[in-house]
Amino acid sequence: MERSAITGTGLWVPAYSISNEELVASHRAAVARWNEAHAVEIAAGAAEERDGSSEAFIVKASGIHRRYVVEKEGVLDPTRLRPHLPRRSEDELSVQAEICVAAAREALARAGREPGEVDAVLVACSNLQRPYPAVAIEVQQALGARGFAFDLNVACSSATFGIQTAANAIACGHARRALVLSPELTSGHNNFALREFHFIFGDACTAVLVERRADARPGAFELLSTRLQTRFSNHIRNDFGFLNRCEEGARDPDELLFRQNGRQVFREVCPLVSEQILGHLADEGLAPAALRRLWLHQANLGMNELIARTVLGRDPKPGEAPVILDEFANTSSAGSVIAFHRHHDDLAAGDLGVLCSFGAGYSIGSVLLRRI
Ligand code: CO8
Repeated sequence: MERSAITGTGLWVPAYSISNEELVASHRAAVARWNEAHAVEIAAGAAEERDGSSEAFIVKASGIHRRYVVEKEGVLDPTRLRPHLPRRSEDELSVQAEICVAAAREALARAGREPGEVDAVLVACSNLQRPYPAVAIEVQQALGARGFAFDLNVACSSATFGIQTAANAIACGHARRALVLSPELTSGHNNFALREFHFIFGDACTAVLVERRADARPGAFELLSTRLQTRFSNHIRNDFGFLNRCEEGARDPDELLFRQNGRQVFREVCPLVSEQILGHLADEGLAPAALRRLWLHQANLGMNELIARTVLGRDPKPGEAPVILDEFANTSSAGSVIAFHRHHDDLAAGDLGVLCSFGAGYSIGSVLLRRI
């Protein structure tokens, strides 16, 4: 069976960034409007008054300082709380395809490859802007790639599950070179009206080029093995879907956006992730001390510190488990790939690292990499 390697990564970063200060000011204005509009229900005990957000809480609870968004004015407008996206005609590239192409071109350039050499395109992310035709097929055409393309969604673990899918295609001889693209436009599906959720997410798109190990050049990362795990949980949920229009009975509109029981997720997911990484290393006959780097999913700083400490058996040294969530917030499946993209140049040939995602499902994916 052909082995595979990550030979290049790319990152599309939106042009706009929102600070906690800006986001909290917008949230407070929106809450004041909401409480005023619902004053009668609140007085009658039929609705609960909403509380405004706080910058101090956001930094302390999550480690997030700012986030990028595809469009800023609409998100910050307290009467709108979502991005403005001009509608595009069918002849134009869709927004998600456009950002995929940008990230893919960077990954290809870093690997020294041409789009025509790619024979599989996977778009792997939490939210897709339409069910069909697959965004991946649109990207395949826009790039001029060959072979086949499809979309897949495993929420925050979409990229790692996509990397394993790409490696499988290479191992079986279905493809020689596959792009795994994660166009995470979380601002389209985040609930900016509720203080528990409004600060969590940011937008970005990543690209990972997976090639046959035999075709990889020095500096690439050999994919030693992957581990995937899923376990059903309702603690992170989004009920938006094509059957909404058929449902009888009223639904709370907030159920059609991202929602979670964050504290429960924190408690349940951290041990699952640490156990998975430790088990994955043990299966490979490796001790945690062999790892030079942990590129973890970027949802919460406390979560990453706890997981790194449990895996390494000590506090991580600076840079051992790089953090990008302070700048990007949670970019869902793009997060761990951004950490990898930004923090791998200093590794030497033979160095080992684990790229690990975790999120809704629950879903956990770990990818063991060795620099060539
Ligand atoms: N400002 C001030 N106070 C606040 C705020 C705020 N913004 N938000 C909450 N509070 C209050 C609460 O109301 C609560 O008050 P009280 O004690 O009076 O009830 C108090 O602060 C404590 O609230 P929490 O218990 O919720 O606070 P935590 O310390 O648990 O922190 C976190 C909340 C930051 C969310 C934390 O629990 C966390 O990060 N958990 C991990 C979650 C996680 O990793 N989730 C992964 C989800 S991502 C994913 O799977 C991808 C989905 C697809 C993407 C979709 C894109 C939209």
